[in-house]
Amino acid sequence: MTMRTRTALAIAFALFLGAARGMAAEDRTIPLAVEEAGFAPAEVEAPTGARVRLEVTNRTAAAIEFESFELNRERVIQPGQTAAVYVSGLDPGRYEFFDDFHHQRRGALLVR
Ligand SMILES: [Cu+2]
Repeated sequence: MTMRTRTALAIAFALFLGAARGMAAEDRTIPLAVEEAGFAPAEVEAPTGARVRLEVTNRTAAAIEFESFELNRERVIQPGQTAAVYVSGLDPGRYEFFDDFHHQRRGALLVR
């Protein structure tokens, strides 16, 4: 292999890796409702490394607080309101969240 071929291959590979990473980091919007009975759906999924916008809508009659220790997020949402909660670059795993005002309401973000 000539030096020039080697350099061209190295550049092509670097571009390929960059493109692969760009795809993994694709934005993803996930609608999530909070109902009297709990989160709907109770489990949502996102790919590893993605930028995730959780659109949390409070469909209950009282304020809720979307909270997650694992995601390090906390957000009060009034009845009828929708709030965006952003998380990104997550490793594979299960990230639990709950309504801090009503602890029986729990859910999880599954990253894989
Ligand atoms: Cu809290």
